Amino acid sequence: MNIKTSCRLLMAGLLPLFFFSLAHAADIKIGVAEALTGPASQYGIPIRNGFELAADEINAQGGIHGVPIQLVVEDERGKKEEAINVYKKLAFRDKVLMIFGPTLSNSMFAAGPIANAAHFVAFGTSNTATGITDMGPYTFRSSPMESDVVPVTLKSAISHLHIRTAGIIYGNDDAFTKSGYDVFRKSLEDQHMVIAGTETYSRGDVDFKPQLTKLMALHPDAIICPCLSEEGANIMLQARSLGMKQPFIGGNGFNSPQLIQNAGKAAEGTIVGSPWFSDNPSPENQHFISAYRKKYGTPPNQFSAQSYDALYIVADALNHIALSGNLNSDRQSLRDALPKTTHIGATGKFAFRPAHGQDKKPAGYDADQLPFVYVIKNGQFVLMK
Ligand code: 1QQ
Repeated sequence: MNIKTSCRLLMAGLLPLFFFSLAHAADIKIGVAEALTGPASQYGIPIRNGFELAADEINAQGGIHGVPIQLVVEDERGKKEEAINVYKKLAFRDKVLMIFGPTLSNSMFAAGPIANAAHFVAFGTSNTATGITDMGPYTFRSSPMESDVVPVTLKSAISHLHIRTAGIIYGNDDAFTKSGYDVFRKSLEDQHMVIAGTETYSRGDVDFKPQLTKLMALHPDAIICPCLSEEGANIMLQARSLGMKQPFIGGNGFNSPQLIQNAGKAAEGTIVGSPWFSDNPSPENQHFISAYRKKYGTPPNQFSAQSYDALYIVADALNHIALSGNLNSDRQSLRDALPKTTHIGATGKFAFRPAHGQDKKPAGYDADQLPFVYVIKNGQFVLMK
């Protein structure tokens, strides 16, 4: 075999490899770090599903100017340490353009600093605690904060239930539940409600009867429970077993349908706010609901609506970058394009709002969306009129 022939053979062997890697490199890699196992997976799995549905649709329509989006999905198990590991893997090994997640605010507080130090976007679609976007200018979220939602929820609850006093129970070692408590307390004070008593628990607790017994003795008109769904359902079941009849009022943790599955009748009368309205007749929402049902065989929830919309928000920003001539969008150009991006999706109109930033340090962007208020009736979230 002469040199020419062996070169040709070598090229024939290498050429497909060369094109494969080019095509591969051309994909826009987006990291998804969500809780896919453990108690927080009741939020994380619907979130992942929303991203995957949006990616299918965007890619079927030609991706971003012909370049497909490739999701790189990792399980952060709802744990801080795992969120840090997964963030490092996605950012430095997989070299993704940006990362969605983690699921819980608790984990975003642990992983977010990596994004702000390494200058890539960390985009939460389910983080509602105060201070998430104060971590730095690379932190974004599409989930409205408890401090935007709770005052609206409480106002509706007070006017419908004519309540004057409340007992509070919350977890004192989770960022979302602690922040939910601060926000509820301030909002109760602002709306001239009397706080009859406050009780706390720790993550993983299963017996809440001692705290509930103390609250019961104070005869509050309602129980404020800024809890995650797992503990929230147990608290409701144990409150009813003690004979407590008060309605529960909660935050984003209660927006999982699993709360109703786990608490059953004990959840009846619970009041919660959410930016997503499942019966919203808009074509965007109706399309989302039927496409989700078709792909997964189950109805979507608020968390999947938020992640579905979030990938479209990023796709809109990337399309914008591509239109302005920069097809090889980089981490910084995405960061700079996102704040101006608006979208109409399953959750309605969406826009970002600059976070104020504590101590005037540069901050990220929050969701500018208002909530609907729901009451759980006959095992369903029903809009409060
Ligand atoms: C947070 C939350 C959770 C209830 C959502 C998964 O809002 O941790 O911020």
